[in-house]
Amino acid sequence: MPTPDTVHLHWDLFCRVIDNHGDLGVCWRLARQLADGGDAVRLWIDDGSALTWMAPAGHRGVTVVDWREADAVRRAVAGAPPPDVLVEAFGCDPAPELVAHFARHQGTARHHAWINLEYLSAEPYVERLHRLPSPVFRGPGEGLTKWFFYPGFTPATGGLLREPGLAAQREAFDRRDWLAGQGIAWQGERLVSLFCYEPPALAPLLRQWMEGTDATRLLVAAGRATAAVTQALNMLTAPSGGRGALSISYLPHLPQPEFDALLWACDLNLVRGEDSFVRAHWAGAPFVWQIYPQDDDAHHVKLNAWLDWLDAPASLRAFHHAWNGFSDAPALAPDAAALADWRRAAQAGRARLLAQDDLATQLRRFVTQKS
Ligand code: TRH
Repeated sequence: MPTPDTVHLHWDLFCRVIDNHGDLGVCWRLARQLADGGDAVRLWIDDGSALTWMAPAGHRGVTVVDWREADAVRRAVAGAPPPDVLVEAFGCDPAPELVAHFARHQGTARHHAWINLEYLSAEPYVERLHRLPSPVFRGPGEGLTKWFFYPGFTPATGGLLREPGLAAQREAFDRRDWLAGQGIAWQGERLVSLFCYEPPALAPLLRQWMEGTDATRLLVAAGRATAAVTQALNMLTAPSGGRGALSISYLPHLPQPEFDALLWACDLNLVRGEDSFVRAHWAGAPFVWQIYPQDDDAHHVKLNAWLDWLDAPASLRAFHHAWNGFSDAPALAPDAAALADWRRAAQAGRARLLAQDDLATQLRRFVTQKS
């Protein structure tokens, strides 16, 4: 019997862009890793415009298809064999014609699995729901079973996306070279990456860095983070009309591997959403998560569950609560001692995760053993 490593699978991976870049970012990374393992992946996306900067060169083994094009769907149904695995990312409801095409081959395909890839959380329900079946009672997939697949932080979950060799690449990374390649004239100041929404604590934090004694350079991601910094600076009167100890570099949109390198280069990473948050774990530097806000404040529980998993020191917990607007307390710029505490926690968490299988490996194993 072939082992999961020797089976080559065809995947249809469905992604709908809700807002921001996390849905696409996660799906692209998964697609890339599956293709690197020898599989063929079609990524169905309703808005792939961000791929022009996230993945300008594309990737061998990954075909991107615009889900909105009726012709592309027709061609896939008429001319191509159905996939072995259908993945709907974040419950995005794949095109019915493709579900029907997939369903027709139940019983004849060697592997046949429908996966619902869920959002990431460290909450306890994840271990309970991971790998649960969900029978489909109506629609073109009637009679099939969907399987819940939950990313997570413990061995009883689906794990996190992590390419083989990533830790070695990070080890070999030279930040001075990388910064020079980005045209950033680094003078040895503390480097902080900023990828955020619009945290109310941003302006007061910038003020603390301006008025501080340690030289700090902020590397600001393109898009909402750049807009947020511009707005915050407009609200601030800097000491002696300048920015004091703070300098700022605004970055263009980077390809995903360069975005990872940004996190490797910095002494502190302020990340957001889901995918950059996961990448910050691999960087090994201290980091702060601006969680994607939910209407019913469900993100409060979600953030605290992760802080508990990390065994976050009190100063890191307090900074998270302020940064995410859970309290009116200011986000206190970490001093060297706090940063050392945060780094210790980040590295201990990373070590625990590195001892677990990554998400793509677990997903392949699940699919080949289940079907
Ligand atoms: O963009 P996000 O805020 O995405 C969010 C979250 O995923 C959230 O959970 C989801 O509900 C919402 O989208 C719809 O943050 P995230 O998840 O970090 O995704 C950003 C992606 O963009 C990530 O893959 C990194 C990538 N990126 C680059 O490749 N280059 C860049 O220059 C930047 C700024 C980002």
